[in-house]
Amino acid sequence: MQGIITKGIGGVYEVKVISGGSFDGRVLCAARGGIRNRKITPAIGDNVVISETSDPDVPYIIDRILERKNVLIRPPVANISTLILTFACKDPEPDLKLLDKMLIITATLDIKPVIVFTKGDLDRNYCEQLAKVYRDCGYTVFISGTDDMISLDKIRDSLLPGITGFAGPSGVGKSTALNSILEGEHMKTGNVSERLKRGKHTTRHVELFDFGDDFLVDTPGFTSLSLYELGITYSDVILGYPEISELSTGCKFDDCRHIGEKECAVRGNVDQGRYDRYKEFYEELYALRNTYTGRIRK
Ligand SMILES: Nc1nc2c(ncn2[C@@H]2O[C@H](COP(=O)(O)OP(=O)(O)OP(=O)(O)O)[C@@H](O)[C@H]2O)c(=O)[nH]1
Ligand SMILES: [Mg+2]
Ligand SMILES: [Zn+2]
Repeated sequence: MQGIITKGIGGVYEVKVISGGSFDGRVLCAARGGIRNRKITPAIGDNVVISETSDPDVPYIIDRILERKNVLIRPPVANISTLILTFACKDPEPDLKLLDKMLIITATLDIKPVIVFTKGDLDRNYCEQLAKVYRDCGYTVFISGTDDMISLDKIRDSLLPGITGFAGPSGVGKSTALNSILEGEHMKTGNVSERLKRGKHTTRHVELFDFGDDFLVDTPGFTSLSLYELGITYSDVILGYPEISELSTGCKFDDCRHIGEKECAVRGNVDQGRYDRYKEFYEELYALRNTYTGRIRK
């Protein structure tokens, strides 16, 4: 039988059976020792082959994890097709360096990014301004607010089949957006001041929700992802800056890095904030270029 891991609690996994056998639904599975020994921990979103056991408490076992399209750590989720990068225009202030970092990551992991700027009710103008910057780069961008929540109708056409996840800092409204799209209170939300006091995300666990034949997953952020740790190098940075890539055909030098070369068609012709962050990431990873240890991006 084959299925997809939708939840994991203390070494026991809930698997939604997709094919094989007469059973249709969810089963509890343990992981076979062999899997754990190979140091591959099953992740939410993993496609797995399972079989029956004689243990009534955990009636199935995961025999094999099928090849992953990608995997994100902290929290671990595999095979994400679309990531909704969620940032508030206010409360908390948007961390655009984190947003750009996530755009580099999604590009290298073959994940479609969709940007949502939330809390438009708190500062509509700033939301529009941010949306314009990123739309001009070619990204799909939505604005939401309590007066105009993100809805399934609005967003459906931008999502690819498979798993759609939410990423972004604590308190920006990821769980609120998921509840709005699923039209129900699936995830607990929490107000920002309480959260800041605790210094913790309201959302702690990760679970795939059915979304037609697809899945939606709320997460506590993916905010601690490091480009370096993911094996992303200086030459990948441009993947998160399609507008820079597009202009680069006009640069005098074919190998222009757009960080100070003469007759560069990029510098001065793209959003200054985006350009500064590009340069910062490029220089940071360039300095580390000889220290990678054969890391792969999966
Ligand atoms: N004014 C305003 N408040 C919002 C909006 N969206 C969410 N909120 C509030 O922001 C707070 C945080 O929302 P959550 O959905 O819990 O945020 P989260 O991103 O899931 O946070 P973590 O689970 O901690 O990562 C809650 O009090 C929400 O009611 C919005 O569009 N406008
Ligand atoms: Mg949450
Ligand atoms: Zn250039």
